[in-house]
Amino acid sequence: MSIPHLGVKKKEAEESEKILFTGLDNAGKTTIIYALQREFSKIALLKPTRGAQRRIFDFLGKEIGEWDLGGQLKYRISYLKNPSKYFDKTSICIYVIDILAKSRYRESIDYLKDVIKKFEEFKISPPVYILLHKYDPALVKSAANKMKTLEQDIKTMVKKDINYDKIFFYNTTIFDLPHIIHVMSEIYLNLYPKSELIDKLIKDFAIKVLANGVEIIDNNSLIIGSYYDNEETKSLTSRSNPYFLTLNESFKKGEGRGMSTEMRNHILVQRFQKYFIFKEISLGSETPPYYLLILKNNPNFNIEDFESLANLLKEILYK
Ligand SMILES: Nc1nc2c(ncn2[C@@H]2O[C@H](COP(=O)(O)OP(=O)(O)O)[C@@H](O)[C@H]2O)c(=O)[nH]1
Ligand SMILES: [Mg+2]
Repeated sequence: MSIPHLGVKKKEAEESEKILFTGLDNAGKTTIIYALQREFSKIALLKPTRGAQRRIFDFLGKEIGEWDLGGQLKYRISYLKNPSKYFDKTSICIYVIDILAKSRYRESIDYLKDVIKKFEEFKISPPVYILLHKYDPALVKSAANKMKTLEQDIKTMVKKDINYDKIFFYNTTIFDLPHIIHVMSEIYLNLYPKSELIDKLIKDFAIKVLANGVEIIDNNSLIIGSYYDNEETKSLTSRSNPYFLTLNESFKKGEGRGMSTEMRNHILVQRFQKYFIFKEISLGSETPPYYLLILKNNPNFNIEDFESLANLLKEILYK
């Protein structure tokens, strides 16, 4: 007779940092999370998030718990009733507001007030990043003043109703993926005290390989470090990284057999009299992949330079 495993509960993985995505339903939270994971096919079929969804992932060697708190009223009430599970130990709060839903600004800011009150009850003061989301390019083009007014309305309401030091605003839209990636990278890098070390490493590398721009991107599309020699190369490099990530994934599905690893693991594109080199770099079998995007005047590179960069990065991140 077998002994039932009564009372033996599998221990849940503990995250070392907690990131809370919250806001009303339909604000765009899940869309943003999926876009960073390049799950574009899921976005098209998105249903309202039921309850809280937690995902644990590695960010620069740290375990991050990312909580997507479904925003319908019934769920919001249940989070507030069980606050220690949802709000305690938050490292970063990302509060998404649908800028196009003017009739719900009041409701959204009242809920933000409730969330911040919970932080205060737990004696924590995580930074709160308010994303004024659905700030779509088409609307900026056709109704720039109106968008500015809406933005100002929200900011005024927040200022009037909420007294909290660490509130920061960003305008975001799913139709400008490079910008969302830039914003999220900036937010997430606050969790990582050694980011200057990575930037220094990348700068030395860029100078060595004569690159105009270099980015290292992680598996969640977050730019973990960058170097650009001027504004133009910055814009060229950062605007193209999401497309290389996606392209890389579609190539990987039909990965070329018989080629050496070095040969199949990079993409070379020539555009605007420049060369873009995109390469996956592995820091070991235990760690998620990282990606390197380089902008140069010529298409030449040495595999050894990539390997030495990968080794140094591994030293910083995983030692
Ligand atoms: N116009 C516009 N619609 C968006 C944007 N981001 C998300 N949406 C749409 O907003 C709806 C709600 O998105 P969802 O991610 O489910 O919101 P959540 O409830 O906050 O998780 C979906 O129909 C999305 O396609 C955006 O930037 N602009
Ligand atoms: Mg959702």
